[in-house]
Amino acid sequence: MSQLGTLEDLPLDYRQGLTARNLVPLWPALRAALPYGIPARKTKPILWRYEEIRPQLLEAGRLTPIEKAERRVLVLANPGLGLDNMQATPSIYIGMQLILPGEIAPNHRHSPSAVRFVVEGEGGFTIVEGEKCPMEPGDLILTPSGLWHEHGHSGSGPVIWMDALDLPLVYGLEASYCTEGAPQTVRNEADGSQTRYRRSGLVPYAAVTRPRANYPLVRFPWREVKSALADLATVTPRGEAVRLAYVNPETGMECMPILGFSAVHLRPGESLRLPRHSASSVINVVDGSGTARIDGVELAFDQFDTMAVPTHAEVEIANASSTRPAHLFVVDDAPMQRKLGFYEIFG
Ligand code: GTQ
Repeated sequence: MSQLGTLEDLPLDYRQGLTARNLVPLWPALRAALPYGIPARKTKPILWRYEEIRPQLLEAGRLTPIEKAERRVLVLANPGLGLDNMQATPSIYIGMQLILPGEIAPNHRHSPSAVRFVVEGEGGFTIVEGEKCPMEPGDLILTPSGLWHEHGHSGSGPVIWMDALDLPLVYGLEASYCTEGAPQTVRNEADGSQTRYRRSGLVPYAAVTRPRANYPLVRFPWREVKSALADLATVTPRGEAVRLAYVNPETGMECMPILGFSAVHLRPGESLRLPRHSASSVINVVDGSGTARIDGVELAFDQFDTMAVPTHAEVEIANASSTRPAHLFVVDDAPMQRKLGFYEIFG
C-alpha cells in the first residue's frame, strides 16, 4: 500500500490550471472513494423515539392544515447525512405521516416508490390504483413507482404511519418527480390480500400462464404476518432468526425493485445477531422493547421507535422481555444492491 500524493504536493499553478478546465486529479481522493476493506460511512447508527416524534407530529396537526401540507410528514433525518437531505440512510427516506379524521391527502403519483407501515390509529386508508386498502396497525401498503395513491381517514383520532421511500436514490439520480391527479374511482371490492391473494402458495390460475404481475399484492395485513411469524417460531432453532420477507406472491421475489421489507419475531429473552451485509436498513419496532447494538453503539428501543443501520454494520438485537415476543419491521436496500450486482452478505 503506497502513500498516495496529496493536492498540496502539486504546484499551485498546475492545480489552478486544472480547476479552470473543470479537471480534478483522482489520486488525492482515490482512497476516500475506494477505501480498503470497508466503505466510508457517514450514516450514524441512531434511534428516533416515537415518544418524541408523536407530540411533534400532533403539534404539526394543529399548526398546519392538510391543504397546506398535502402530506403532513416529519422526516427522520440521519444527522450523519445532514438534516437537509431527507436521508435516514443513503438510500432510504423515512417519514412519519399524520392524518386526522376527515382529512384527505390528495391523489398523486411519483417516480420514487413508497410504502406505508402503519403505527397507530384506526380508520385510515390508502387508495392504490382504485384499490382501497384499510390501514390497521402493522399493515404494509405498497405504492410503487408510477401508481396513483391517495390517503384518507374515516375514523376518529389520529392515524400515524411510517413512510419509507427510495427517494434519496431517485432524487440523487435527478429522476424524482410527481404528478397530481383527480380523486380515484374506488373499486367496490376488498383489497387483494382478502381476495385474489388470500393464502400463500395459492395464486389465481391465470398467473401461472401469463407474464407475472409487477405488483399483484399491495397490502400485507399485519394480522397475517404476526401469526405466520408465531408459527415459524415453533420450528426455528434457537440462535436462528425468525424472519419473514415480504414478496410478490406471483414471483416469490422481493415485492419492490429497490427497497426490501421483512419482519422479525424476537422470542422472549432472545438476543440475535443479524447477518452483516452490504445493504443499509431501517428498523421500526412494531411491539416490545429491548436493546440494539449497531456497530458498537447501544440503543435502547421501545414500541414504535425507529433505528438507522449503516451499510456493512454489525447488528445485535435483544428482546428485554423474558415473557413476551418483540416484533421488528425492517426496510433495506438489498433488492437494489442485488440487481446492481454488488450485494454481499458476510454472515
Ligand atoms: O404519502 O405520498 O412521506 O409523496 C413523502 C412523499 C409521503 C405520500 C412522504 C410522499 C408521500
